[in-house]
Amino acid sequence: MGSLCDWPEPVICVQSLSESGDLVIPDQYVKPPLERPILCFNNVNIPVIDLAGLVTSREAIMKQISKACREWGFFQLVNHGVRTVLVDRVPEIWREFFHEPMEVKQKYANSPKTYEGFGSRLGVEKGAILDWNDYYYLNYLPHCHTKWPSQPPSLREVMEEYSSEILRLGAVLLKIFSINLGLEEDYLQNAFGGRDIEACLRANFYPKCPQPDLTLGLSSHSDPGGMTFLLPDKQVCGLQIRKNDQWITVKPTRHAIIINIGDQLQVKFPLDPKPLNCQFVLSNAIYKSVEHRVVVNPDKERVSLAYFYNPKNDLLIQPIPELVTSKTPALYPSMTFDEYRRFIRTRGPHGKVQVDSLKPPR
Ligand SMILES: O=C(O)CCC(=O)C(=O)O
Repeated sequence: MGSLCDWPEPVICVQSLSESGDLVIPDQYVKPPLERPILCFNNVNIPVIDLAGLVTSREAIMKQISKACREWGFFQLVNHGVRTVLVDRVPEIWREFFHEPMEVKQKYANSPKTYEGFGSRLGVEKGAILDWNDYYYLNYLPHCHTKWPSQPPSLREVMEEYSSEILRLGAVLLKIFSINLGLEEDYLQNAFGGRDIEACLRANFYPKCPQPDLTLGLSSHSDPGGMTFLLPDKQVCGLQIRKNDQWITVKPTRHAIIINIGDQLQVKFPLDPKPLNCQFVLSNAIYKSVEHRVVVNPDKERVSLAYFYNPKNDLLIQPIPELVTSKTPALYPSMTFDEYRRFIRTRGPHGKVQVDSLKPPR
């Protein structure tokens, strides 16, 4: 197992592999047979919810959101209030960045210590099978000490504008989730650290792949944080979510933002008789933090932007003390979000197996 200070092997940029014209992908990208993708296009899609209805048909929309969080852990939001010019612009500005010359991108090469910057692998396990993607990772809140790329020149401005709109939308959703769960409306926001939430983002670039049936753009994983706002590529599908042990390909709706519940929002509520008790993370969830992955394409590159809305990173995530009794012991060790994420990051995307491997406290 490598350390979180440096990558265990020299990092190869996936875009350069793609552009080499080689028709065979290197062995370290070939997934074991059971993990290889099936490119399925069924008629099922994740729910699409029109947030404008919150004004006219509040109860119905609240119910749709509740159902989506419980049954899918994923939904697409339209009329979310984030300006459509931004929804269009954000993935495109990142595409422009990924098409900058390699020397420009390499100036921002990242390390596993903070992940900030340009990278091509997740996880520090030596000899791990890698994913077919390059990415750019930025820590945004609480301290914007980020490595902003200087090209394209308007990238930072566009992202700051987008961020402020997402933070506003995130606060609205946390209120809706709280109310839907029978909590005070500011319960979850406070539990996330109030105004001191953490936010970070990852722009993903999935270059064309000559053998898309052998590899994945991003291996199956659930998001460790609170919730994720995903802007998918407008032209190219690729995101798949696991539902009832089947992979469903998400068909993005125009100008929608895809929302998914992260591990920290997978909450357990002993609904009766104590509706206000809640246990964060790793429980018999009502809300689902669902596994998802990305498949790649032989003819088209794909870009997406995942914005992670997370609890404050030094917040101890633990069962509410009154809930822990000799009959109902804590199921998982208490840890801060930062510790939890570090644990997840060591291995890189690995489904939810690693979440389940957390041991109860002694
Ligand atoms: O590219 C996508 O559609 C999904 C990206 C994702 O799951 C992630 O960045 O965590």
